[in-house]
Amino acid sequence: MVNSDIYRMGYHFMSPANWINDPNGLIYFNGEYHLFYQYHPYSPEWGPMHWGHAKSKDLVYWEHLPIALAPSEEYDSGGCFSGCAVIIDDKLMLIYTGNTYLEDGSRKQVQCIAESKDGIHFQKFEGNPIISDPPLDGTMEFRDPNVWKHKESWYMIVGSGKDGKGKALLYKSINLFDWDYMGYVIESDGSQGQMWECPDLFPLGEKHVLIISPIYDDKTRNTIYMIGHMNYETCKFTPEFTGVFDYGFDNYAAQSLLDDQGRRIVFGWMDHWGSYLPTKENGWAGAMTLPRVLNLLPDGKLSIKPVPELSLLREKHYKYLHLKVTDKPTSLLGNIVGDCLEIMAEIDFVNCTAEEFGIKLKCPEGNYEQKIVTFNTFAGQIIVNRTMSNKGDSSISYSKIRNNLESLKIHLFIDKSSIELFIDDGRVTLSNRIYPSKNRLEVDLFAKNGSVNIKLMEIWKLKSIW
Ligand code: DQQ
Repeated sequence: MVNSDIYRMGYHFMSPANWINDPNGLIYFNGEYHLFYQYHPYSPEWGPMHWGHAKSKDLVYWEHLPIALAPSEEYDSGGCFSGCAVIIDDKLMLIYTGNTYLEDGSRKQVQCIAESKDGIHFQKFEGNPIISDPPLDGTMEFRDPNVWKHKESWYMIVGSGKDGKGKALLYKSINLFDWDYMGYVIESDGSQGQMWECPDLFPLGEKHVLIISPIYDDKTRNTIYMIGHMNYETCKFTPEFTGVFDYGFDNYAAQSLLDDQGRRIVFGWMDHWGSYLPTKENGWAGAMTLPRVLNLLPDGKLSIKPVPELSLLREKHYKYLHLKVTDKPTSLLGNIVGDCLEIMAEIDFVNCTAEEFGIKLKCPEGNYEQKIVTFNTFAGQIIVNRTMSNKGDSSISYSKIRNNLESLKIHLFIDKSSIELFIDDGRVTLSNRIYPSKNRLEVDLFAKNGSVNIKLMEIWKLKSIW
């Protein structure tokens, strides 16, 4: 890493160097949050996967730990792919996919287990793999086990796909080592991709939630969620609602954990396959999203919000009441300069006459200005614009806003090369990497052809955790 690295983030989880992707094995163990992740420790490119490891007491400050899993056996010589963690008899167990490359170039994927008493050093099970072949419902693309306990039994779903349909294959066990195939809990309805990566199925309130990261025919991928019911008699999951997990480009392979307060917390990989990652020039690639807490809303939708612990990052605070933003050039916020910021705002929609309004960032030295978060009132859309990226992808992501909202709360985190936006009680999140040319950003507001009232706006400068 070079000192002039203006993309290296201040308060997001990143590995010390080199490549990372999916979060793995998220678990609350002995009073601490453990985060494992897909890691290639030898270069900033994807390569034979290891499991990197870190832990935290508060989901904000992280301590890097030694690599937990490395390819070492024939069955995982091509990488220790994604998986999960569970606790049994005070031991921390990692369940992961062993990947190997066959002579004809195809891959074989098997499910494996490793255990640890101290939560730091892991020993692979001598009897690995614990599942050595896919069932007839699946194919050799057979990976990313997710394990949980229900009553006296352990359950595992594994991502796969066959005949153009992604599937979550279900297994059952009494001891974590011997598994019986129970059929698929659910498969794609035909529009949800040909292969499902990183499935995560868990209870939330009265319902169950399934998060999956499908690969589509055109090789694009995104993460979606389904809310529904899990029937342990029939071994089927029946969705009632399917939603987009994140409307931005950079939140893939999300995984969750349950903590000691009964909270369901998720992290995603805040990048994407195929993204151009300019940080590679500085010897690293990939980060985790901020941790988010999941809840069910009264209308049955999923709420995804940043965990409250993030307020530990807050430093200088600015508060504004009743800001009227018009189409005249403004400096309503004074000159707030910074690249690690949290912004909360409550917007009065009833009296809004502006066609468009939002938050813009300016690079003071570069004489460059960008509208990053725009509400298009006519289209009823929220837009996150990352055409500011002087490097990397420069696309725009957007989502519809619910009709007839009287006011709207927004919550925005900016961290050097990322933007995470949460609106409408966490019904909509947009996470994107951005690569601005300068590390001094001024925040301001704008409105076009009319005005808008911001009832309350608060901004915090955030400190670095590294
Ligand atoms: N990443 C892992 C796989 C998983 C994919 C390999 C999803 O286990 O399916 O690094 O990003």
